[in-house]
Amino acid sequence: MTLQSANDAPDRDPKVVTLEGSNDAEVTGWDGGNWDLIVQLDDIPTWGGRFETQTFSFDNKKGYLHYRWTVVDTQGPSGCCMQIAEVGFLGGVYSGPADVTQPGDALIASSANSPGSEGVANAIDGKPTKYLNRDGSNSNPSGFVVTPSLGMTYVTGMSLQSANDAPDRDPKVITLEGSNDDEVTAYDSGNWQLIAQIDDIPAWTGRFQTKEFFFDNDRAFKHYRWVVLDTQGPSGCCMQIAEVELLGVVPPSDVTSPGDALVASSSNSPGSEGVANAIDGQPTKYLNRDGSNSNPSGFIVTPSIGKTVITGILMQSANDAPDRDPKVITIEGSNDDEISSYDSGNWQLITQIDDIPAWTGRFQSQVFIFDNVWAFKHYRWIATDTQGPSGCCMQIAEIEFLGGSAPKDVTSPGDTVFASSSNSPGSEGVANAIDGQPTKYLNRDGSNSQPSGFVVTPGIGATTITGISMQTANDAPDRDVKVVLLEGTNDSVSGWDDGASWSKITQIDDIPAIG
Ligand SMILES: [Ca+2]
Ligand SMILES: [Ca+2]
Ligand SMILES: [Ca+2]
Repeated sequence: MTLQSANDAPDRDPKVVTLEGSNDAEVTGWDGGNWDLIVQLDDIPTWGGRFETQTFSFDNKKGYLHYRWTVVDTQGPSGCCMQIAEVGFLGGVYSGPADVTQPGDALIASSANSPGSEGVANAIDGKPTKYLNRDGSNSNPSGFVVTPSLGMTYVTGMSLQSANDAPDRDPKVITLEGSNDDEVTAYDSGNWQLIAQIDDIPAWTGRFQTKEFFFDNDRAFKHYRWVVLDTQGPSGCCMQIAEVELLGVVPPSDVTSPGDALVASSSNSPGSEGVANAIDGQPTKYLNRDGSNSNPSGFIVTPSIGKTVITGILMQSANDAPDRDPKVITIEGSNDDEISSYDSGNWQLITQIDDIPAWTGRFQSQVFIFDNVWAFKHYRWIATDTQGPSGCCMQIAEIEFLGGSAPKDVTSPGDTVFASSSNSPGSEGVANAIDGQPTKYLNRDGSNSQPSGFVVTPGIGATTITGISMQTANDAPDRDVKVVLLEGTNDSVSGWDDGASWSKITQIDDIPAIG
């Protein structure tokens, strides 16, 4: 948020501000509606002058349609008023979790015990029409199965809208389960995994009111089962809900392509079941006998699109022998120029997935999502155990590494740069840090764990950055960066330490050594 002070009377400037968000369809007045507190800024420093702008950053992962900005206190004391010249709301178009269901998606009710006009289709029709199921009376379970037509989705939240009447019928305890079965034919059949249980939901305070819930989940699914285990009750009648939204995203896309360079953990495979089958976009299988008896096997892939950031993996089971499917895997990344063999090179662990649930069918895909902010050129996938016991081998039909290309550099050689000091050799000044060459920037201020660095003003103007790439210099690894602080400012800057107001973007601690 930016706040610009007005022309006079500093006592009228804000000192405490709250920012709230609402997703009501319409806001008709200052006091109405449902509002979430996003942030409260306490004790805002006094402005240094008139028409000056202060910038405040805060964490918020949720998207809103409306914002309410409230000055709770002024710098004061002011017997007059509050005043502000300009308020800026800094952000972007919301790209976080959104409803993955849509009207027309395949639905299976827990039973047909509903009034004719209040069937399960009303739960996912995008309208305040209600789904009512009498099975949900007296704290019994009821619900539905939905198969999003989007395909496999990664859900991390849920939105529930209360129906027109009878608050005792609203959900109080809910579970959400996921399935990757090819088909779900009945509400009570199939293989299901618990994604989240939401206990003790506070009572809705109005009709047609929407509540959102978010939860941790690391898996994508094709089908979801939504079960109300208890109502706000006591209700001798039923469970009812006006609308259910499952909030999530379609998993990211595959960064590998058939033909990408591959290195198998060994050539201990049948001639027609070599490593190329793991990344050929077909259900053909990669089988490696090294993976027998819970021994590790796998491969390295170098995506031809260059450096990528991956946050998920898709693994498709092969045609037979479920005991050969992976049970535990690790994924590592490397930025070495070249990888010459499976067992060499510098590798950094991205994630380990333990206890992969058994695949419930052949040629079936499971998708796992994980946190990762590191971009890499190469990936090493290792199955460290199979579902087993398998005296034969490890096998997999297909693997997709899910993510996107690493963000691109916003700086260019020639951008304005200020060093933290000129304590550098003549040929190793700060310009070398941004010249697109392996020439080095060396600053002696950085000796003995002291800070040093530079300020850069990208020539392309205001930018949003989400990453940083750093290349080691020619010698002396002890001089490499270990902890980096990155700050941004919208002030005009004329030097390293010229009084500009900097906001912390990120601090990266404990950067691994390379090589
Ligand atoms: Ca509805
Ligand atoms: Ca394949
Ligand atoms: Ca350089």
